[in-house]
Amino acid sequence: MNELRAFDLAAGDPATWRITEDAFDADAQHHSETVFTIGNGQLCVRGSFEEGYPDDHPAAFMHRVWDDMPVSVTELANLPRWWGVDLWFDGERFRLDAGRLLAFNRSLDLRTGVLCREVRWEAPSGAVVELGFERFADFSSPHRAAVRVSVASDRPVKVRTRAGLDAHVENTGLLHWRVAGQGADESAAWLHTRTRNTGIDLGSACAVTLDGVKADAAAGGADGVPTVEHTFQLQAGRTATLTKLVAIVSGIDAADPIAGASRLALDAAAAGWDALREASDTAWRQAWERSDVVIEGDQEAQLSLRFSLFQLLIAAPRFTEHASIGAKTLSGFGYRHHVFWDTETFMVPPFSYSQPQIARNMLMYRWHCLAGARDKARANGHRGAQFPWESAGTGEEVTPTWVPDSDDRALLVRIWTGDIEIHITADIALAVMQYWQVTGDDAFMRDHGAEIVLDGARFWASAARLESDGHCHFRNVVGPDEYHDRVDDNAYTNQLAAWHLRTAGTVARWLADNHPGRWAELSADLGLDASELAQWGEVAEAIFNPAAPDGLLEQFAGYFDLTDVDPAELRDPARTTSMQQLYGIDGIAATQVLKQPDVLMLAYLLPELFPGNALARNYAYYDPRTDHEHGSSLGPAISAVMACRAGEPEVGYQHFLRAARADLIDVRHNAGDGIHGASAGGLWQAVVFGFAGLEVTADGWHTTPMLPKHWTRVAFCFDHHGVRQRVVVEA
Ligand code: IFM
Repeated sequence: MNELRAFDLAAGDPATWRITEDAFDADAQHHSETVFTIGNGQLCVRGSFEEGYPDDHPAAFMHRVWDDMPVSVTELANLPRWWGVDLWFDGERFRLDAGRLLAFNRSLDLRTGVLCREVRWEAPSGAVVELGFERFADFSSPHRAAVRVSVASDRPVKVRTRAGLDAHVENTGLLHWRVAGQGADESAAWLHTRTRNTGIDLGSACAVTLDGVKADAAAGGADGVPTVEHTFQLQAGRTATLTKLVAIVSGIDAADPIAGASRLALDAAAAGWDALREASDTAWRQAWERSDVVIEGDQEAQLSLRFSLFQLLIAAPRFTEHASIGAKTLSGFGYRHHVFWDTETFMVPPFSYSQPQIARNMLMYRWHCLAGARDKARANGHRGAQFPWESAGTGEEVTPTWVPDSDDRALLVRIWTGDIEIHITADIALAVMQYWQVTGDDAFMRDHGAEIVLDGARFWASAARLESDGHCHFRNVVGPDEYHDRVDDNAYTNQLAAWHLRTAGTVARWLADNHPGRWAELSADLGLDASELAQWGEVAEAIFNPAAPDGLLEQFAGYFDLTDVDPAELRDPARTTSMQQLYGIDGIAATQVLKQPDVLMLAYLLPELFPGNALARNYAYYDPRTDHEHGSSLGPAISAVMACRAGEPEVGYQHFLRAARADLIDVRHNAGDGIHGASAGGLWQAVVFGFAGLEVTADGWHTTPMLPKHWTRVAFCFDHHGVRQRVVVEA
C-alpha cells in the first residue's frame, strides 16, 4: 500500500494559494495527475506530463462530449491529447524514466489556474538541460488553452521538438474517436475527430511558435497525429521557448467545429500568450472575488479550502446549462463523469451562495433532463419525474447494474443504487429551494424550478404505498448509508419525500398566486389539479415517521435490532481500510456501522425536524457508529457541521480535516480516479454553515459562529437576493 503523501501545505501567505510538489514519485503519479488538474469550466486536463511517462493516466475532458461504453453506459470521451510536447536532445528523447532527474518542482497557482513544472535533467549523453513547462486553460473562454515549454542547456545541443494533436487516446482501454481529417503546416496543426457511437464532431487546432533561437520548422506527424516540428541548435546559456496555443470546439457548440477551432487557434496566436493570460487572469480574479473564503490561523485549512473551490470552479459548467459536475469532476475516469446527488447536495450550495449563475446552470441541467426522469418514473410504474441515481447527457438512468468485484474481477457485484436509491429526486428539489431562498430568483422558479419540484412530488405520491397500518411506506430502498441497502422505511428517504410533497404544495400556491399565467400553463401541461395537490398533502402526512418519543429516529425498519459495534473498533487508528472491507458486504450490513451520516444527514438538511434535544440525541447515537475515517468521502464535511451544531467545534475540526485531506493527502488511495467533488463542496459547507454558522431564513440571514480554537477569523461573501453580503467572523 502507498504511504499517505501530503502536498506541501506549509509556510507563508502566498503558499495558501499554491499547491506544490518538489520531487517526482512515479508510484504516486496518478494521485498527482488528479491534484494538478487545471481547467476553465468547459474543459479540464489532468496534470499528466507534456512528454508522457510510462503507465501515466493522461486525460482531458470537456462537458457534453459523451460516448457510449459497456457496463457504465456512457462517459465523457478523453479528448485528443492537445497538451503534448515531445522533446529530443542530441537525438535522445526527454522523459523522466530515462537520463537522470536532478531537480523537479511542480506547482499549481490556484489564483490563476496556471500549472508550472521545472525540471533539471541530465540526458544520457551527459548534457544538463533545464526545462520549464507552463499550461493553463483560458478561464475567459470555453475553448482555449495554452502550453509553453522553455529549454536551456549547459552545453551546445541539437534539439528537436514535436507539438501537435493526438487522436490515439483511450478511456482506460476504450477508444472513443475515429479520425475524420487532419492537417498541419510549419506553424499550425488541426484535427477532426468523431466519437464512435454518438457521432459528436470535435475540432482541435494548435498554433505553434518557437522563440529565442533560429529553428527549422516543418509539418509532421502520422495518421491521427498532426504535428509541427522544430529542429535547432541550442547554445549553452540560451533559452528557446515553444508556445502552443490550442483551441477545441465540439459540434455541440458550433456548426463547423473544425473551422471554428482553427480560427480560434490562429486568433490566439495573433493575440499571443500574454494577452491570453491577461484575459484568463482577469476572469479568475472575478471568480475569486466572489468565491474565496478566508480562514486565518490555519494554513492547511485555508489552502485545502481554496484547492477544493478551485477544483469545483474549473469543473463547474460556466458556459452551458446542459452539463453539471460529475462525482469525480472532470479530473479522472472515476464514476465515468456521472452526476449523482453529490452535485445538488454538496456542490451546488457553494455556487448558489457565491456564483448563482453557475448554480442556475447546474439546476437547469436537471430541468433539461426532466424527460429522462419522466421515462424512469414511467418505466418503474410511477408517475411524475424520478431522477436517475446516475445521470449523464440525457437524464436517463446510467447506473451500472453489475460491476466486477474490486478484489476478484471474475466476480460480479450487483449495484442496487440505480434501482432503489430514490432519495435523489428530493435532494434535487431541496437544492432548487435552497437556490431560490438565497437568490430570490423568482424567474427561474417560475419557469423551471417549480416544474422540477412539482413533477418530482408527483413521483413521490405515486411511489408511496398506503398500507393497512394507515401509513405510507417506501420499501426496499437505499438511503445515504450504502452499507445497508434494500431496507424499508429509511428515515432520510421517508422524511425528505414528505418534505418534498409539502413543499410542492407551497410552490404550487406561490405560482398560482404570483404568476397565474404560468401556473395555468404548467398545471395544464402536467395535468395537475387541486385534488391531486390535496392528495400530496395527505400522502405527506401519512408517510411513516419512525421517531421514538425521545426523538431518536431509527435509520430504517429493523436497524436497532442489528448487531451493535464497539466504538473503539471504529476509532482504532491502526485500521487502514473501510469497515465494509473488513467485514464484507453482508457482514457490515448485519451491524449498525454506517458508511456516512444518514439520520444526521437528514438533521443537517432539515433541522426543523429535530427540535429540542432531538438533534443532540441523534448525534450522540449515530455519530459514534459512523465509519468517519474510511467510509464515504461524502461524510466527514457533514459530520463537521453536525459537530458544530452539537456544540463540539473541535470534534468538527477533526472531521473537517478528513474532508480537507480527501484529495491532497490520498486518504482512501483512490484520488487517482479523480477529485472527490462532494467532499470539496462539503468543505465549503463545513466552514460556511458549520464553523461560521450562516443561516439564511425567510427573514434574512444570521450567523451562529463556532470556530475551532486556533482559527482567528473567517471571512467570505455571498449574494443574498442579488445583493453582495460580507460575513466576517472573528474569534
Ligand atoms: O453518491 C455517492 C454515494 O453517496 C456514496 N458512494 C459514492 C457515490 C458517488 O460519490
